[in-house]
Amino acid sequence: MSVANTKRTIFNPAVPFAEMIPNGIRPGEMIIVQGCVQNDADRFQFDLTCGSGTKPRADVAFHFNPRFSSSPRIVCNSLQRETWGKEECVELMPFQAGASFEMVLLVLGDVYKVAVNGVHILEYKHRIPLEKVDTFSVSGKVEVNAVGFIPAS
Ligand code: 9QG
Repeated sequence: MSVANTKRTIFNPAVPFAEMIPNGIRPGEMIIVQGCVQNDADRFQFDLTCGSGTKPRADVAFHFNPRFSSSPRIVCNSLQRETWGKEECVELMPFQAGASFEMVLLVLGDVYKVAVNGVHILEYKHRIPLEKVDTFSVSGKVEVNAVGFIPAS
């Protein structure tokens, strides 16, 4: 997938960052992240949030969190009123420390779908209405080369 035809593309943002998504996200839109996992990565996360407040902390509609522990997995969750909900874990690790990747996050009416390096990895049912989501943030041990926001076709 190319980041060339995006609504907006951000190159080499310093991590951590929180990027406001003008007009929010709608079904059919995609966010593409091209990046590289740090060599000493223990974890990193991509979050779709409702604002970017810290006190109180903004709700997190979709927390996508690869963890490189003894049992590598991807933890997904939502944070509401500063409290984490029930984790949805996938015992898959398409990311590798030191390796570059491309992640596509597809927004649908009922779920988010995530593919990494062209392979579908998981879907996550909405717990927070899409209309409340307006920020994309990245933190943890990852470098980002490009983030593209792709409109629905
Ligand atoms: O650990 O799990 C996801 O369920 C928590 C982590 C938290 C999330 C959460 O501490 O990590 O991954 O954003 C956070 O608060 C971070 C960094 C039960």
